[in-house]
Amino acid sequence: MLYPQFNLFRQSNDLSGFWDFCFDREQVGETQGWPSGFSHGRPIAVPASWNDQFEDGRDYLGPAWYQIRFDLPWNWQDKRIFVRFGSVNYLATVWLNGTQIGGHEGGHLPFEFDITALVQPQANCLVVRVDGELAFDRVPPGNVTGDTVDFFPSHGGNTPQAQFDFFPFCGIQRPVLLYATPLQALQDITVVTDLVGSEGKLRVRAQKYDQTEASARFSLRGYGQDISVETQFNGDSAEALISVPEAALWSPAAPNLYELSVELLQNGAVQDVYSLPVGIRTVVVDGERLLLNGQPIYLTGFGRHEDFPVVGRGLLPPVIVKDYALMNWIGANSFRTSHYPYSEEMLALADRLGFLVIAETPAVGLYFREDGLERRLELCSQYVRELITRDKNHPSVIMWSVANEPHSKPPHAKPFFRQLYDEAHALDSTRPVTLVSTVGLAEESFEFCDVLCLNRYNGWYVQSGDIPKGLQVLSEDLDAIHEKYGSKPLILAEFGADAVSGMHAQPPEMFSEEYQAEIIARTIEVLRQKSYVVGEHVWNMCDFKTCQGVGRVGALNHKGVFTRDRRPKLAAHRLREIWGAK
Ligand code: GCB
Repeated sequence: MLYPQFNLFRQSNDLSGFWDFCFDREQVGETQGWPSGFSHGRPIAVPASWNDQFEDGRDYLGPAWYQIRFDLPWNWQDKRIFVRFGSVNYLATVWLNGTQIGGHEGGHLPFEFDITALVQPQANCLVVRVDGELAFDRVPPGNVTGDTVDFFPSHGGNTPQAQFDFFPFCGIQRPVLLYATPLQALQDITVVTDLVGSEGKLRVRAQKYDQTEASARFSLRGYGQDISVETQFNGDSAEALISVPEAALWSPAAPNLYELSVELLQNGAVQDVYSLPVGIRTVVVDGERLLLNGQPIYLTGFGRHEDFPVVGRGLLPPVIVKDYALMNWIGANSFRTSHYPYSEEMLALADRLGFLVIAETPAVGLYFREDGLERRLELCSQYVRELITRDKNHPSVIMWSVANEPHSKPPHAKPFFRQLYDEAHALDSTRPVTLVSTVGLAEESFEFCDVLCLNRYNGWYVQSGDIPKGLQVLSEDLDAIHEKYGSKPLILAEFGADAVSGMHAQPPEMFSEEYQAEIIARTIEVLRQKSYVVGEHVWNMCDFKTCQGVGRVGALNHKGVFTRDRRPKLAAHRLREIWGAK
């Protein structure tokens, strides 16, 4: 799936701004004709979550309705026209000029509609119904009843009732783009890179919308190279192999990016062009090591969230820039997109700035009770497909994570994840696939995962208040998992402690900044003694909003080493000493 681009052949118009908005608590929108437009809306900012924009909307999860009117630019005749949503949480139904054009389930991946036949030059009305309600057969799940699942921070119920530890922000959270391509246009591009000695090898494939005769010219530029290869389309796809002598490789230390430009040609005339940055690099699991370009890598960094005051989970570019600056300051080289795919804008900067990313699907809080299981599997498999389709060309993405902390003990968990693992590998044979587990020794899916990712809170949720005891248990636990699941690399994907900013204690006590700094530093000492550990991701980079519950003071998870407004706690300074400034 190509991100909309602006060039001689393509244009895109960002519909961000103030839209009309209303809640639909009585669920009357459709019967009252709102799909054709409504007149009682109040202004709302798009993109952003709705929850913190209105006092009466904080815990309201939908349905709600959005509407915007637009004209087309004067030169969009004879174009193929699309409307593309970066993400809408959770369920979207979309109408254009009163006609339903489609829908999408899942809150963190893009979807688009070809609106060429329906769109008018002027006075178009785009309406979106958004339902973010939590349900047992949605992923991630919520409002789960019965005794199968106990989500610990709730201790008797949290509000809203999410089956995961972050606020279920709702709405149109990433940009809505209107874009135009030529009628004969490229639909997708896939780039896979490899290395033979110092020579970079690129396998590139272009897909177009139809089967008409045409050729593709692939041109790679940068670092003294300007290489062009032209091939015929076979049906709707064209492939080429490009060799790059003395390739300038992509890595965190040197995030070199070539520019690949793909032209669609008919009878020698260019019909369409799409350009994308390409990083030449390899990622390989070799026994218990993880290799980038043939060299062992060790991940330092965080599990994170897309979360900021007022915008909620809405895209806010200055925060992205700030967060990379802070990760750079602290010496992080990587992060996990816990617990859902992050914005395409975030990943584009990871490519440019040289960060390694474990890209995760929204499969968090999964449980394996039979009711709704089939639907949850269908959704998880859709997410794997959509995530890989969207992010396959990012050199920064080094691994796919198919789930976080599933309640994996029931017997159907293993075949469930085997299917997701196989699907991920079938779509992308070049990246390792992992699953982030908390059950450790009991996680049978570790048998086939390429890398083991583990979350552990020794000295916090268990062995509370006793860091030495906690770390002894952790050390034994890691060795046992390593022994049981063979020689595979292991990443401690979460560890840490809540610290309420400004709370201090000597000797360190739980919830103080000193305790958090101590537990993080001492855990890292344990990890560094284990040859099979290839990464340490502290939970979390920043404090973040959660549902209300007795385990979450101020409806925040305080495990950030930065506050929610990005100020360092003691642990951030300690980490900077350990990880070293770049
Ligand atoms: C976990 C979860 C994460 C929580 C964290 C915590 O294991 O993966 O979503 O926020 O623990 O702080 O409890």
